[in-house]
Amino acid sequence: MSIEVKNMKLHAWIAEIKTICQPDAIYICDGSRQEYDSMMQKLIDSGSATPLKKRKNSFLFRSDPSDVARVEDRTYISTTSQDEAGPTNNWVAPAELKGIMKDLYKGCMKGRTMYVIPFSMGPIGSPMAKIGIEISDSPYVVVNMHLMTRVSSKVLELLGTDGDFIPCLHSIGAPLEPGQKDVQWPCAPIEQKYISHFPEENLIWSYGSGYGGNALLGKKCLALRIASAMAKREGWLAEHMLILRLTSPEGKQYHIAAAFPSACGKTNLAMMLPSLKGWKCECIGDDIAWLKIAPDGRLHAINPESGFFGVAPGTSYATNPMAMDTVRENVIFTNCALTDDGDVWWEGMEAELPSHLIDWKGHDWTPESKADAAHANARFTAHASQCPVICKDWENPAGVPIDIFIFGGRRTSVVPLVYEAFSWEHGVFLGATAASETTAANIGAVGNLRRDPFAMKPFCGYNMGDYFQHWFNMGEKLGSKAPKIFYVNWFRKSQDGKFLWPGFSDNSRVLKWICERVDGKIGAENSAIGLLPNEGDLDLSGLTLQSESIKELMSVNVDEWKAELPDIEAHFATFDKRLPAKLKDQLEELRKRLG
Ligand code: GTP
Ligand code: SPV
Ligand code: MN
Repeated sequence: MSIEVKNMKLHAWIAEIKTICQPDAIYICDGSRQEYDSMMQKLIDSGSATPLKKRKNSFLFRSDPSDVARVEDRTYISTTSQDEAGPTNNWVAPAELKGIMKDLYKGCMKGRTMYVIPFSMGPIGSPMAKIGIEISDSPYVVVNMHLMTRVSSKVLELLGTDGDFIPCLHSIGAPLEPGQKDVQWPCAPIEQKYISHFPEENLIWSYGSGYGGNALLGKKCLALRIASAMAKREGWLAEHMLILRLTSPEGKQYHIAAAFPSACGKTNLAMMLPSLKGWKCECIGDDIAWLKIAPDGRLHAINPESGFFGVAPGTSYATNPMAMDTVRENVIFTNCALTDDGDVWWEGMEAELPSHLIDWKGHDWTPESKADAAHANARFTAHASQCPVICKDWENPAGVPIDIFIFGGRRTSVVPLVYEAFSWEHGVFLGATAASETTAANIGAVGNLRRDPFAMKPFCGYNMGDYFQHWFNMGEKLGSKAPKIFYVNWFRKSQDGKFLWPGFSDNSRVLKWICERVDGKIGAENSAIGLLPNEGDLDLSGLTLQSESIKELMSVNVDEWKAELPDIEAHFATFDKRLPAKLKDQLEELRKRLG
């Protein structure tokens, strides 16, 4: 189907990219169901997609074994001066990076169709929404974008002849010579992959990968890296946060936004089925929040996405039943294992191991096999409307008013289950010093402890020292209407390597304590690192936890925390003059409290 492009900037951009990339054909997407179905049929015919007999309208993709996650080492924030990108980002000057990438883009779409994908992050037409246009040579990207963003010809209508949009250029970097047979998952070798952002001109150029955040450019590239830089300029926040509505047995609503690093529990918390009777959790978003101060003086959040690109391994009816119900039909699975009767499988899905599977690489797998059957970063893509606990306000253009911020990470030791910040300033310090063990969501070592401030280390599109200052500024603007800030760690382990906390639905117990603190219903115990639950205040009814485990889970070991100080100092030193003085003050106060 051919749609007329009336927008002048888009018209010129399509012509420019066509000349550089030399595709065989151009297709303008309209976001329709028919388009999704025919695109998927092509992916089946080419051997890229496997229809699942056991799940209606669901498909399995297997990526190239080299292209399984985001590539932080190949991700760039390209600003005129390196100082603007700051110490947490890779940097190459715009002219140089564009030169390198233009050479790669030359003829890169030969033998392929160039898809033009108009999409909105946020409800179409909402004052908080942003329009992007992704040009991609990957039909897999098109079908995923259909679920993850609002792809529609309405977006083009809204743009009119002279409306502005964020150009997102993507190529898998695998041109086809005449007669050359395509592979199942075409992509470029790692040293040719570039995920580049030019925040000074709101521009994204991605080359060489077809996976997740590298290729679905509305997500991390637009809604976090570019949006965070826009948010800094315009006085709002773009955060790596889930959004949920918690309702107490008395019917009081609390809106919570929580930032955990990749593969550290956002989707699970966002869809939690509370183990505590009478409490209800509804999902508004599972990965990204855009937050603005509304006329009521409070911070209101929207989820700019329209779907979930969730971690499959570990997801089960025991851990995240709402996610399991979300993925019953109309799902794209990537790098999961295939069962003999035509369903997907992954590690942690059920207690019993199947006797035979086809693993994510397409090989036979049995319980004797050493390697995992599904890749650790295997994912499902599903539309948010399929989640049984999706909140009726998830698409409310005005967003929801946030009461509580939670920061956290994956820490095997040192960090207790939950504590509360003394103040907004202290809360910003907790966000700025958050540390977490690395996961399979990025290509690289897994399990390495690193500072991941606000879970934004891979996603902040400008100097993170300025980002910290922006958070202080927002706190000043919000004054007494600022959300309260807490820190959690679901992942502390005992000496023998077992999780001390049951997690998942039992995280509702921690949320209940947080709500009672916000309401001023209960006191808390002063500690060097923050306010801890008084004994008996954390609702553990019905849990069979050893009191020893609870003690260990909650313990704050002064020596262990003193040992954190040099690392925090070194982390802060990387920001040099851009480090807000308030963070240095907070560090000195922590040092004093630790004695
Ligand atoms: P991204 O999509 O990469 O941003 O990840 P995420 O933050 O949404 O993480 P997700 O909820 O998908 O969880 C990642 C992994 O951590 C999964 O394997 C979960 O089963 C596991 N997990 C989540 N919550 C908990 C918890 O409370 N306790 C334990 N032990 N594991 C958890
Ligand atoms: C993450 O890594 O935080 C994700 C997955 O949410 S991706 O879309 O690949 O970035
Ligand atoms: Mn994420």
